[in-house]
Amino acid sequence: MQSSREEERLCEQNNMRDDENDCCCVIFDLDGTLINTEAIVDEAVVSTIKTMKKSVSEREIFDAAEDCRGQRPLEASVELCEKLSLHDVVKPAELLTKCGEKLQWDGIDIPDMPGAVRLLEFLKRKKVPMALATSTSRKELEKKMKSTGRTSDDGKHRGDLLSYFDAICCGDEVAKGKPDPEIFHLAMERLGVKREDAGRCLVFEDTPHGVSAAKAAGCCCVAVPSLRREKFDMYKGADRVYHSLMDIELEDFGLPKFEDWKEVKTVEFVKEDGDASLSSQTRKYERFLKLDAFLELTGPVIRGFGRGSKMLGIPTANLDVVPLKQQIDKLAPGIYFGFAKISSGKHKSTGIHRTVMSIGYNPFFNDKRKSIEPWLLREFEEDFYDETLSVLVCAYVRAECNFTTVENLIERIRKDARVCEEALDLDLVEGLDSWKHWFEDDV
Ligand code: ADP
Ligand code: RBF
Ligand code: MG
Repeated sequence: MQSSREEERLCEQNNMRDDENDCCCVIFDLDGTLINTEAIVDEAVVSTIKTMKKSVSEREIFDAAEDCRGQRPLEASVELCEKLSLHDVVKPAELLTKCGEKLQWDGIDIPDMPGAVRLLEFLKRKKVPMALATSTSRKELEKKMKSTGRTSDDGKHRGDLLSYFDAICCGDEVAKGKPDPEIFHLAMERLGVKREDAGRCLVFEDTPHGVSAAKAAGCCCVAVPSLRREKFDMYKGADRVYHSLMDIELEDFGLPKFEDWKEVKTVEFVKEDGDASLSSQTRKYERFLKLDAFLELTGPVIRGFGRGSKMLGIPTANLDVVPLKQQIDKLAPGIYFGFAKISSGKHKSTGIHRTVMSIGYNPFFNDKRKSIEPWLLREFEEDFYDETLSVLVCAYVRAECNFTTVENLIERIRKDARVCEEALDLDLVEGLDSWKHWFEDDV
C-alpha cells in the first residue's frame, strides 16, 4: 500500500504542468466569441430567405444558419444554400449581397460578449501576446468597428477593441477559410510563434468550424459555444468547453491566474461531479466575482414554472425576460447575487432584501426559454405577483449546472445563498456607494 506521503507526492505530480506545454499567447475569434453579432446576422438571414422561399420555416432557416457559423461569408452562404436547397431561388453570392444590404453595422449596437473585455484587459495587463483570427474580411471588420457597442458603459469606442491585439488576421487574407487551419497559421506567424509551438497558442472559439480549424493548426482550443445546448456535442474536438468567458481558468493553460475572484472563507468549495479542471483540485473555498458594472433589472413579478416553492422549497420571484432582453444579454447565463426591493404594490416599502438568483436556462429542468429567478433571502407571508420588483445584480457566482438529484440542486442553491450572505456580511462587494440612489429611493 502507498503511504499517504507518497500519495500526496503523486497527486502533486499530476497537478504539475510541463512548462513546455504552457500557453504563451492567445488567439481570438471575433464574432460570437468577443462580440455578439450572431443574433443580428441570424435575423438578417432569416428575413432575407423567408421572402425568397415560402416553404422553409423560420425554425429551419435559423437552425441551418447556426450550423454555418464560423466560416467566411461566401462559404457560409454556399453551405446555407445547400442545406436549405435554395438553388432554385438564389445563388450563394446573391444571397450574400441581399443579406449584406441588411447588415450595414454603422450605428447598430453590437454588444460585447459577457466577460470579453475583462479577459482582454487582464491578458493585456499581463503582457500576453494576442491575435485576432476572424473569418470576416478587413472591410467588414472596419464596418463592424463603427458600430455603437461599448460607447456608453465604459466611455470606450467599439474600434478600441482592436487595440488589444498584436496581430489582426482577416478572412480575405487567406486562401482557405475555417475549418481550414490557414488563418491560425497566419496568426501564429504574425505573433512570431513557430509551427512546432502551435500547442502553446490558446485559441478561443464559439463555433464547431472554428474549433476544427484551431485543432487542425495544432493549437490548444477553448470553446465557448454560441450554438444552442442541444448542439454541444459538436464541440467535442475542443480541449475544454466553457459556458461563458467568465468561467475560464487561465492557469489551467499555464497562463497567469485571474486576480479578481474573491473567496468566501466560510463556505467550503466542493467539486461538482464531472469537473475535470486542474484549478478545481486546489480550490478550498467558494468565490464570487464583482461585476464591473452593476445591472438594474426592473419589472412586474410574473408567474414562473410553478416549481420553486413546490418542488424545491425555494420561491423565486420571476421577472419577464422579454422587455429585459438587452440588459440580460450583457450577462453570461449563470448564478448571481445582489439586492432586491419591491417598488410598487402592497409590499412596497418592505425595504432592501438580499437576493441570489439564476439568470439562464436551468439545465436541471432543461428549460427552452431563459428565465430570471431571484430568491429573496427573507420570509414573506404572502405572494407578491404583479408587484414591481427591482433587482440590482452585483456579483457573479458560477455557471448554471446540471445535477444528478433534486437534493443536490437544492443543496447547491442554499450554498449560493451562503456565498451571498457571507460576501455581504463581510462587506466584500465594493462599489455599492455609487448606487446610493437605488438604496434610498422608494424604500
Ligand atoms: P413561480 O414559478 O410562479 O415563480 P414560485 O414557486 O417560484 O412560483 O414562487 C414564487 C412566488 O413566491 C413569487 O412570485 C413571490 O410572489 C412569492 N415569494 C414569497 N416569498 C418569496 C421569496 N423569499 N423570494 C421570492 N419570491 C417569494
Ligand atoms: N437550476 C439549474 O438547473 N441549475 C442550477 O445550477 C441552478 N442554480 C440556481 C441557483 C439559484 C440561486 C436559484 C435561485 C435557482 C437556481 N436554479 C438552477 C433554478 C431553479 O431550477 C429554478 O429556480 C426553479 O426551477 C424554479 O423555476
Ligand atoms: Mg419562481
